[in-house]
Amino acid sequence: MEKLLISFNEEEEDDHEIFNLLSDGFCHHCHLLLHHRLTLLRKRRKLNGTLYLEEGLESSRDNHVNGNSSNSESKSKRNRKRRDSSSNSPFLNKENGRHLDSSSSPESLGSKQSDFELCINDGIGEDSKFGNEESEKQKECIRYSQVQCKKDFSLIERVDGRFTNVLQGLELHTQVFNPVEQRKIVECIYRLQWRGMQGKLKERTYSKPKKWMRGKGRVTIQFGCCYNYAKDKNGNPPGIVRDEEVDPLPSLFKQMIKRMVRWNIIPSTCIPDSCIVNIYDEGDCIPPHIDHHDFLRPFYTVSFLNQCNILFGTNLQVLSPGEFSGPVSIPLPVGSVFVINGNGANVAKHCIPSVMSKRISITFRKMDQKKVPYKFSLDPELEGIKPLHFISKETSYRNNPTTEGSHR
Ligand SMILES: O=C(O)CCC(=O)C(=O)O
Repeated sequence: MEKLLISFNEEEEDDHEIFNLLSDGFCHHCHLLLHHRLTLLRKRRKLNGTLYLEEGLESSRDNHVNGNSSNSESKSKRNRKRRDSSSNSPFLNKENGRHLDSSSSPESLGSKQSDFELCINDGIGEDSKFGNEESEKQKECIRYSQVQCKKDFSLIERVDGRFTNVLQGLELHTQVFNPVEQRKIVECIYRLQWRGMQGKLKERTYSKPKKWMRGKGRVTIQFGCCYNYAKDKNGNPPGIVRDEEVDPLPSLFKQMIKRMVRWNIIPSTCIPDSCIVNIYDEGDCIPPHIDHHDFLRPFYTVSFLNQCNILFGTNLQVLSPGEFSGPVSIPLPVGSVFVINGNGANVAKHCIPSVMSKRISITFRKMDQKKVPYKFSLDPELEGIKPLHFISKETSYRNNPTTEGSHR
């Protein structure tokens, strides 16, 4: 195994092959197990002072997180699939080919694991640690200028006798997290999932319901608070469960929040203090709903692994298990932040029909302070974050006044 791992890291071309070879026929659980064993070996080698290349292992994870490991698939078909999907892979940094250091081992799973910084300038210049403050700011400006925002969603429906834009309040910010950052975040989520599976997270943090019918059974990981969609077996009503403790927001998630506040996506007056991670396997869905009012508006959903569509409308139809229809379908690209606010949060329902391929989302929310769990305390790191003041995007897009380009 050790020998294989060495060539795994040295031969970038072969890394997928080797992961496929080792994991062929494995179920999702065994994929995760193999991944953690490999990362443990990597960590040990690192501790031994061996120069360690990350590429092989990270690229291999691309394979496993995209779920291309079906028993019945031929190897050549898998390879073809891998090549086809690699251009969209969040695990390959097409911009500079670099991979960030992310220590991964069972010992360091959990909060310490998430301590790495989001490298704001990644893919643009040198590593942020080595740049001076001014060039850091410039790099962040460049990254920020690449973010596109669409706010003009519109669907006029009759609500209480009045014609209303039921999509008012929705915003889609694209390219907020670059491919390297997406990879780091997904990697962190897989570590958290692993901890959940091992029973190392608080009981209500991690949930993996039985897949009792098509569309049901996505894995969820809740931080800051947990909530019930419906009355639970203890008689707790829908909403935040105040007498249950869950794990706090991981450090990396707090960095994501900081990024979104700095980049004027999250107002500093409504900084989220909780989130739900949804891990969708192929076929999983979220049925039509309006989010519970124990959470303030807006919410912010970040998408990973594969794009999917979210449906909106006051009247969404359930066609069959996991299949829904509605008047508006909005694609959620990977690395984007979708803001759900206003009528889009309170009047229209939304749902995610059964996804075609594995997808992860993180939805950040701020709890109504009257509804927070009894043992909840605010994280000081999330207090006082200030937005950056860049040159107005309106100015930079003045010559290209399309909706896609207009900003804030
Ligand atoms: O996964 C998504 O994009 C949407 C998640 C959602 O609607 C929810 O958690 O309530």
